[in-house]
Amino acid sequence: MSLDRFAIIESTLREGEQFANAFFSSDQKVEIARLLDAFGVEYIELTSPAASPQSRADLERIAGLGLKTKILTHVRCHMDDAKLAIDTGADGIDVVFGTSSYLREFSHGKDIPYIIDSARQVIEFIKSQGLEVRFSSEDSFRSDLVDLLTIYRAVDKIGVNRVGIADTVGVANPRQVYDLVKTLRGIVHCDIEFHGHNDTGCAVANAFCALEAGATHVDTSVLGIGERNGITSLGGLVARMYAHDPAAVRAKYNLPLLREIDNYVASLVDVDVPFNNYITGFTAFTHKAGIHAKAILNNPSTYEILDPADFGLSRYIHVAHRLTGWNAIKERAEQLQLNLSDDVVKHVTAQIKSLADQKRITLDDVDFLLREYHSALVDTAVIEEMERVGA
Ligand code: HCA
Ligand code: CU
Repeated sequence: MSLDRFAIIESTLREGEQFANAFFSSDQKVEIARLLDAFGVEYIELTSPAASPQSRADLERIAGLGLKTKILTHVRCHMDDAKLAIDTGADGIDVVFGTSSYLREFSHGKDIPYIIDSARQVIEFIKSQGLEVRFSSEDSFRSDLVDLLTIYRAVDKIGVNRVGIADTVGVANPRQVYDLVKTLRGIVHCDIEFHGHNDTGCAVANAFCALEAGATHVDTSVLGIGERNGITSLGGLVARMYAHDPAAVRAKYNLPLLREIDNYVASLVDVDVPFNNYITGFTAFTHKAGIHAKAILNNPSTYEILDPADFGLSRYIHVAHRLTGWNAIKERAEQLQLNLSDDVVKHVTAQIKSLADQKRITLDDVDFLLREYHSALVDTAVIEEMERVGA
């Protein structure tokens, strides 16, 4: 079942390069590739060597690093591009053709027999050179289903290693993805890859449904960067797969590296990691309401599906606000090593809530009140003790 044996094709260095703010120097590309390799992604996809001389040089450099991850490059289904890609040291070549009626009418103007002919020539050539080859149809969800299946059946017979389905415009929903992949699974023997854009917010769910239906490979990019608002993000897919099987995902990937990877790419493309980003967003493990905080303190699984410790992160219980509860405040007092009875903590909590009703308060305000009460109690205890011994 694919949910248990999926592979990530990490495309930050291809789809991600198509993000509006992306400009990666050669050294930065190497650093991204090394980080992704250390994280454990199975493949890294790089921009076509036909794109520019530097793209070709960078591909050769990264293919020569001897990384564990396999190196792919992404080219048009054209012999000129395939020939250029063969000698770069890449392990495999992802070829892509536009099959939708839009692309056939407004872009390249080719018919289905022509597409199959070109695919045959390119696939046979790449295989004859001993490289892995994938054939994908751009804009698969707006392609005619009969056309699409005719093409995939043909390339499978030719011996392609993998066929790719691309939701190029982010139009597909999870059920459509499931249906298409399921149908395809019944038709081809080769592996199936899914590439999904996020225009309508379905990229992670679509990738998961593709795997449920029998896909074997998913394309991702760090933070989801790519054309327009991008594709399935690496962290999003990892979070989803972790929710499905934490032990398997922990065994497969070096999860604590994710934060460094997200931060590094965010800095290179000049964006902040979004506050609500999967796993690494700054509120991803922050708990606020008193009721949540109480339950989390008893057992984190009550309100957490991902264990932050597996990602080298910690949870944060936000106590300085009017929704706070006395259990959370008590925990804070203990962190400050202030020994206060439950009754006193409840009293301080009421004080905090009334202060927080008047203004935005900070943790310093909470700590100040806790310390004040504590020292007042200590003072009282000292006076009582002095009176008792008659001093
Ligand atoms: C592109 C289009 C692509 C290709 C995906 C694929 C898409 O920018 O070349 O090769 O499977 O979204 O269709 O990224
Ligand atoms: Cu794309």
